[in-house]
Amino acid sequence: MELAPADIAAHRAEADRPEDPDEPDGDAGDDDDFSFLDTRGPIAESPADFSFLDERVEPVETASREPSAAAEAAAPEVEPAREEDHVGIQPAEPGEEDEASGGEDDADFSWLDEDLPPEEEEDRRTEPSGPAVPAAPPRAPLPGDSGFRLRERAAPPPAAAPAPRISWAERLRLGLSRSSSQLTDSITSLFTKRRLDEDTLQDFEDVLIQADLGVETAMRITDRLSEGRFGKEIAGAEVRRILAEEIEKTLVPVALPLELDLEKKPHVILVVGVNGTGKTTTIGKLAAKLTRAGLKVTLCAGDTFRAAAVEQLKIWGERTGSEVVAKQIGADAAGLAFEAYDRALENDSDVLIIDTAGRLQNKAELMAELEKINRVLSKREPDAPHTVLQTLDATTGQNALSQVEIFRNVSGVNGLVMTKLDGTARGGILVAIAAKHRLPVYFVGVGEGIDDLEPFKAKDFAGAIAGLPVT
Ligand SMILES: Nc1nc2c(ncn2[C@@H]2O[C@H](COP(=O)(O)OP(=O)(O)OP(=O)(O)O)[C@@H](O)[C@H]2O)c(=O)[nH]1
Ligand SMILES: [Mg+2]
Repeated sequence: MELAPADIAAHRAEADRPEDPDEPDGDAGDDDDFSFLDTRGPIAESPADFSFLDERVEPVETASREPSAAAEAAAPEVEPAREEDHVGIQPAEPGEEDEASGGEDDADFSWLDEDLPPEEEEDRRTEPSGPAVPAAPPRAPLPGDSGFRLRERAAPPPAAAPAPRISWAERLRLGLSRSSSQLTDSITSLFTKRRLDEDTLQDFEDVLIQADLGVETAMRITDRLSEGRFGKEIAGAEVRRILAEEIEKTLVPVALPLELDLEKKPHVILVVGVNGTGKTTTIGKLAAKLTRAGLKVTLCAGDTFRAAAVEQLKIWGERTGSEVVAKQIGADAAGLAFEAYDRALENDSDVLIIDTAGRLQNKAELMAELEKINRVLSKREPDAPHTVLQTLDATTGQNALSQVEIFRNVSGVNGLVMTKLDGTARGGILVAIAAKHRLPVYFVGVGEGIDDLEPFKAKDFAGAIAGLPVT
């Protein structure tokens, strides 16, 4: 026998009334008025609770609405099916299920359960505190032509363990492993079971020069090795330690933070370098660092050669919440830089970063264009650009030295960023550049992501080249 809606309403009203003092009086006496059901708004919003209602349409459940004698007879069959349905819901909405055990939900649907045996209610109350995915008993098969089916819910996939993010020092070591393994292999073959003599020192100096460390640093290292050790055996670990110490000595003076003088807002950073060395990516990462620190940044799409370059910078602008000043392709880069300066003044930016088109250092005409950007900016503000940052690709070897040489002369480079130290880097050249140019190295790029720009640390870098373990 089915219960008529009016019977259900009356039943609900009776069951709910003592627990729901806010319910308007007029609703209780009106058999045809179901509006009081609307007071269960919070439950209606819960998908878990609707699913719970689904289980009521099982034939065995329908039986439980029959007069109580029949319900009691049906109860043993009902129990496994109910248990399983509930388990099926729980993993999908664990938080809501917990809430459902809390009060309002229990009270609202208690009328549905009142004709079930007491153990059943006990089970339902304690279920949320049980294991997240208890083993479910097999569901009793439904009659073949019942005209309905229960929605199957797939168990949620196990939460994927977050990928461990390796530290930047480890990435640096991996990136420099090509340089460092060549050096350590040479150290092993040169120094194992051999007394230190002139030939060994000469061979080692050659190895250091081949690793791009530069003649000056290579000689300092071999001089240091020979001190008090001539004619004696020296362990490979000792050679590596001395190597790291000497490289660090060269790098410490250039490992400086980028200083921004906001007395002269906006601080203008012009970013220059050979094609593909990571200018635009570094600008994006730097803008992220600065904006996170609360500084306002404007970006200037000074690479007016390629539409893709402008788009690339705009994406970084969006990611970092920085305004991007751009013009049509082919526009004069110096003119654009000039306008961007005014815009940055207008919007009260702390920092203006100007991207430029990559160019080979031996293309005089393009290099002259860089000079023009400097000239035009300095008309607007004598000290601008305050920082001229050159990006160097760490996978380039010796050529980086001449890149710095020429860009420094043409556009007054006064700071460096070495990018791609996460790849198959040949970082030794940075030591030679530091020894020769003594330009500050502000950051190193250790990946393509927004957070993959790290302050340059002399000790870590030296240790990575010498193949020392990360400390
Ligand atoms: N692995 C790695 N890739 C980098 C790093 N920095 C930049 N790149 C990648 O190097 C490629 C070139 O980077 P860009 O920033 O476009 O270089 P660019 O100097 O602006 O290039 P042009 O505008 O063509 O001169 C891109 O694929 C970057 O994702 C880094 O630190 N590590
Ligand atoms: Mg670019």
